[in-house]
This record gives sequence, structure tokens and C-alpha cells, in this order.
Amino acid sequence: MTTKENILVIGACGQLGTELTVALRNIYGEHHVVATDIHCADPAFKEQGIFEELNAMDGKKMAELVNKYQITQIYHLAAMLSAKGEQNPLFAWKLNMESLLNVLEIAREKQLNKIYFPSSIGVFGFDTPKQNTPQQTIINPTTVYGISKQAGEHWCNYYFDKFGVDARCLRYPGLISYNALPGGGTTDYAVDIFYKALENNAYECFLSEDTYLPMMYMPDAVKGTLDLMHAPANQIKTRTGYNLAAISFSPKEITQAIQKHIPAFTISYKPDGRQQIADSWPDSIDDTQSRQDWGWQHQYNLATMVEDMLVNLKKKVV
Ligand code: AKB
Repeated sequence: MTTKENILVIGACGQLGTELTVALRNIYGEHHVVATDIHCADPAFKEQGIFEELNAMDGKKMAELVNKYQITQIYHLAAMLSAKGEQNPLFAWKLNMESLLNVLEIAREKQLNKIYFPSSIGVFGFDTPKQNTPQQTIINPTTVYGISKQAGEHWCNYYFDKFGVDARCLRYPGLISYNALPGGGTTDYAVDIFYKALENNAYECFLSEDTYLPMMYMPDAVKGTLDLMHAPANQIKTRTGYNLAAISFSPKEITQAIQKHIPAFTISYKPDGRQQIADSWPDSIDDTQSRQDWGWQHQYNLATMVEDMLVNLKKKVV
């Protein structure tokens, strides 16, 4: 791939950003990818390429960085997730919306080539069909996070329609990875469980045993994001959010999959406020449109994801 593009990643030190930034640097070259975040817990990450501190609500600094590095594309990953957002709803709304509007305005003014905005299964609510949730359906989110993602999808669509901004968007399920931790989501249990399985052989889960949720292993999420962003514009038929699916499982099922590798592992259940959020989300997602429009295919199933997580986490925590 040629390197005419210069890419700004906002929220680069988060769970997805950490891995997407590495993948983007591999494709475009380290001098063409500018990682930004409000703070970065891992000093080594800052050393791996260009890093700038950026509060995503600071539109002036964002514009300065776009000028400084002649940015042509923005991946806007900064957001407050579902569970944390419920603890501070007004700030979650402010952060999630102001940051996106900064990105969209800069994309319009400076005629950027493309922008990427991550949406989520959090847009769905209690009256959405729970099994194989279609792309176009009843969307009545129950969390501030979900409301901000639904509004964000529509802002992307608006900027595409009115100003021709090439904004692209995926509705991620819960993401599972071993490099960086998620922060403040409802699906976070599916990452925590691996750490506790390796550290203590026991995990207390904040969701009930039969709570099914759509999930995805990080290599698939990175691949899906890049496939969408690299697809020719005429293949992108949806400018709100594309459904994206891979695996669907319950805490009980992931426990059984982990027990194949760690037979002594046990789980107990103590549902908290996150149970209500999980209950409002789909069990599984129909992503036919992504598969048809731009060729989406996932690679990891529950068994292969669990095996790969354990192999890689063992190197980190044991
Ligand atoms: C969360 O749980 O809030 C996120 C999401 C599904 O968007 N992981």
C-alpha cells in the first residue's frame, strides 16, 4: 500500500487504539501515523512512534495537529463506555459528542479523505429483536453511551450527506484482547475472566451465567476496521453504523471453554448494575450487510479465541 495518507488516531492508548495503531503503522509506516491520547499508561507505547497528548474535546489542538502532520484520515476511538458512562452521564455525553463533532468539523473544513467512528451494540435496547439483530431495526438505546453512539452514527451520516465527508462506522460487539485492558464497559467480564483464571483459578462474574452477548477477538476487530476503511467508497452503502459479528456466548460457556485448558478454574456469579445494561443488548447480531457490501469475514470462534488468549496472557501474567 502507498503511504500518501497521514493518519491521526485519537484514543490511541485504549483497548482498540493500542492494536489498531500498530496495525496502521505496519501498513502506512511509523512516520505516517500519529497516536494521540489524553494520557498513556504505558510509556513504552509512546516510544513506538509519533505520540502527542490530546484531549479529544480540544478542537483547537486537534486542528493544530491535523495541520502539523498534514493529516488526511482520522480514526476517532476516544469515548466513555457503557458502564462508566452511567456513573457520569452528562460528562459521558459531553466527551462522546464534542469529540466526534470536533473530528467531523475538521474533516469538513480540511476536506480529509476519510474518518472512522466506532459505534457499538450499545445502540440497541430492550425492544430490539434479541436474536440475529438486523442492521435496520428498532434502535432505542438505554445507556448514555448507547444514545451517544446512535447520535454519533447519525452525525456521521449527516456529514456524509451534506458535506461529502467519507465517514465510516462499525457497531462493535464486546472486544476481547490481551494487550490493553478495556475500561468501563459491560462486556469487560470477558477479558477480566482470563486474568483471574490465570492468577487465582477463580472469577466472580458481574453478569449472570446465561447472559449471552455478542463478542469478538481483537485481531478480527482490527481486520474488520481496516477492511471497512480500505473498501472503495462506492461499496459503503451504510453511513450510520454497520453491524459486525463474530462470536456469541454466555459467562457459563466461556467458563467451559477456559476449563478445557485450566480444569481447576471455577466461576461464581454476583450480577450488579451492569446486568441491566447487558439484558438490554442483543444476544447475537446479523451482519449480512457487512459481509455483502465489503466482504467482512471473521476468523476466530470461541475455542480458538480462548486458546490464543491463554497462550498470550500466560507470557504476560504468569
Ligand atoms: C461496552 O461494554 O460498553 C463496550 C461496547 C459493547 O461497546 N465494550
